Amino acid sequence: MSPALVLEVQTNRKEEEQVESHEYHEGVKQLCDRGLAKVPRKYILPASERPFISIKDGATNLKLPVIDLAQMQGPDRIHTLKSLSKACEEYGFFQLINHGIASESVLNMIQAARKFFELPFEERSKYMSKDQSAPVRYGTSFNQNKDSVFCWRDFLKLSCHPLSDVLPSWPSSPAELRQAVVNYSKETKSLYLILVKAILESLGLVETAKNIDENDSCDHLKEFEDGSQLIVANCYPSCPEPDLTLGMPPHSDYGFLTLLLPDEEVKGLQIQHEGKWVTVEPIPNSFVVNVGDHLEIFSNGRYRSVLHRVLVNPFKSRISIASLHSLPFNSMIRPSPKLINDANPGRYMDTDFASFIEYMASHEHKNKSFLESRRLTRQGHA
Ligand SMILES: O=C(O)CCC(=O)C(=O)O
Repeated sequence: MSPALVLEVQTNRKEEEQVESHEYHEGVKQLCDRGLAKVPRKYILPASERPFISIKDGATNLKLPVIDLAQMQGPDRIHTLKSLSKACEEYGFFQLINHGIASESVLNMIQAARKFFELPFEERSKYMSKDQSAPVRYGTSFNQNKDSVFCWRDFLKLSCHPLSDVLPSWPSSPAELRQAVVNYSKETKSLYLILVKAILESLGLVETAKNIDENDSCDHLKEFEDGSQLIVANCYPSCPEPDLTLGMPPHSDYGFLTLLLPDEEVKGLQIQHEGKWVTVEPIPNSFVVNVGDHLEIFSNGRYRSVLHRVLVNPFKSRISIASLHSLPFNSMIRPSPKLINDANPGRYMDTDFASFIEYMASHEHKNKSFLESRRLTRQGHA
């Protein structure tokens, strides 16, 4: 679009738009339910940040490396751990198949989230909070208190640890939500711990056990068991002009690992791979797993937390469920001492959740800015 045309479009929108600024904070779903033929200006990205949607959809699709959990738990473990390591180094992402979580638990979780977003706004809005550390938070965009341009997403964030403390704060409607999230959070936590053990082995921090069911006395694992977990249900309503906005801007996840259930029917997740945005093709009954900033720090940069973003589309709304896991809130995240030495010095500052939350509350989130703020310069610390 030429600058003159952009100005004309914006002027026309100004005249047509009847949306009050507080209404944006009520969420995209609420705006769409009132009927929208155009994307309001609040959601229009600067031209350089808009997604390029290829006409030949297939051209930018990507099949992520596939890790088979059943294989990893069997005699082929060493080989599978090599593939895991390669995926974390080269992509920062993989798809996990044969993960062992019952499909009923997954479907109940998706169904409960869908029903929550379909509740009347008055019911959903009870859970709106500006407090980034609240155990339950319904909201919109990425960080609605800081974002200058909003993104096309509403969310429900549920803190899951310790369950007995947080459960009473979770939404009481729809009636099945609490039980669905309890089951799902317990199952994803167990799966996460299996993956953490594999990751520690792949980094050479835990010896590959002869009997993989054997209890490991590794201190790291005990800390992970008591770690934080946040379940985020994302709702991306269909969008009349998807090339002007994004469901989520380019970001990396702050935790150790994220287990994502993408919408199997509606594509939208893109990752940055070899300098290009590529669309992930979901495999049915699998999780998309990605390395978070804390694992990048812990592995001293060997495993990469990779930028990803979400496209929206004009036809169908999309739901995804992310389960974000890390160490306990009061732990320090630092490169594992066993992975640093004179030849390979620590590359990141020690980080805790308090500084992350403080950073998120005071900055507009851009790309990997939090991780970059923790990176040590060679001059200061080599
Ligand atoms: O909806 C998706 O596919 C991705 C969600 C995501 O990136 C996130 O929750 O951090």
